[in-house]
Amino acid sequence: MITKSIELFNRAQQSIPGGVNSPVRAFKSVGGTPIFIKRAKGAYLFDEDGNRYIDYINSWGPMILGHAYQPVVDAIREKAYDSTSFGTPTELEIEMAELIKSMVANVDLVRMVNSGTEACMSAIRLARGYTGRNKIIKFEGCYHGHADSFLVKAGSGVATLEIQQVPGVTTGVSNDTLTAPYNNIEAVKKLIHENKTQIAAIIIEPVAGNMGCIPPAPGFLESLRTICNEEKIIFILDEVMTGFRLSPGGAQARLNIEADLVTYGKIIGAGMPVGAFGGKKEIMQHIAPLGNVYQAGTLSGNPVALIAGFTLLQALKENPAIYTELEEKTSYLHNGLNAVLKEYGTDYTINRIGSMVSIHFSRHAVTDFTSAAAANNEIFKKFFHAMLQRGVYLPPSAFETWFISNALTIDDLNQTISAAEDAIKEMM
Ligand code: KE4
Repeated sequence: MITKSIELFNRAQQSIPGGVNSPVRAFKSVGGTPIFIKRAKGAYLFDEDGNRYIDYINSWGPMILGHAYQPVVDAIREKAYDSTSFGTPTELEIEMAELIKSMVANVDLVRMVNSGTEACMSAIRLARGYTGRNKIIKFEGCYHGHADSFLVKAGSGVATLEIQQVPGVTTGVSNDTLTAPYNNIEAVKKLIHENKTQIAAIIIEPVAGNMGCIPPAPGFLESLRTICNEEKIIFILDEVMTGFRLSPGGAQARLNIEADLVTYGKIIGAGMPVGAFGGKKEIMQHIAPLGNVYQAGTLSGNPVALIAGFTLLQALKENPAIYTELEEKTSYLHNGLNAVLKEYGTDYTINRIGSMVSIHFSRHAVTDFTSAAAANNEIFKKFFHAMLQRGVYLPPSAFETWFISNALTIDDLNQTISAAEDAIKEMM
């Protein structure tokens, strides 16, 4: 029964475009009524009708230790008493920058912003300002937020809504965005050959998470690093999703790859609006007010938002065993789903790295956007709703990654696997 969600969705559409403040929440690609959530705790969401769901979205990544993680809640409550914003420098911003630097090897300077989009948008502007070049290379199906430069063959909601060309993004902007298939180094080399000395940056999700989860092919990131060195192109790793999720040092540490600039979001805000970009001083010192690459924000480094992220990051840094637990839980889930799908299911493939996992209803390996888009979305839709009806809330799009939180218990995972078995049996 989702009577209240139906009523609220009808009402929401009177005042909010599509009834949502971010398109992926609208259930457009899976159909049906988006569920309105009232509260959440640990691994569970509770909707307005009182239904409980095991949560595999976790606010699209931030809730790595589960919802309403008590130290974060307490820190927000205490900080808010001292006002919610000053618009001045604060000690907490220094502590946050120092904490990030202590966890990530190649960041000398870091600037806080308010979203992953802002972080990626600012990193691109910095790369262009530093190199004096205009073009960037991004990868089909990767999503770096909704800044104009990125809305070319983008993943996440753009792919979910099958928007080929985003109105409002000028040809001038999109002409400066070159795209290549993920994991295709020859395509990158061709673009560079055709645009010699014009490319400011290559930006990539080190593990793609916006077309489902797609790990880099062996040597792919290393080849990009080499090309950037040779061509004096700024190598930007978008770790908004992977940062502090795949390891305390993110994908860079886990995959042993170093960017020139790295962007963060999600986990560093613990569910509050926080993003960041950082890198070597040689590049970052071009950011205003040190340099002339202007970047700003009224609420950048906001004390209430930062204390949430700082508290969560500290917990992750001080308890590295969390990553082993996350890995074990994700592996357990992977094996359980694999057993069910193999027994009863249709064509499928499961991609996983660390605590990022996704199911693709395809008989082929999913290694780039084309192969992700070739999967059977009709089956995904049925699976999504069959799981939702059984109290398991998956991301409402085949172009998203499942996010595992450490609040999940083995019992939750067993319930999920059992729900998948019933769902697949019902569907087949
Ligand atoms: P935000 O501006 O939404 O905070 O971050 C943009 C962004 C940048 N880079 C990566 C790798 C991202 O995954 C994102 C945002 N992720 C999507 C979910 N796949 C956000 C969900 C939404 O749009 O509501």
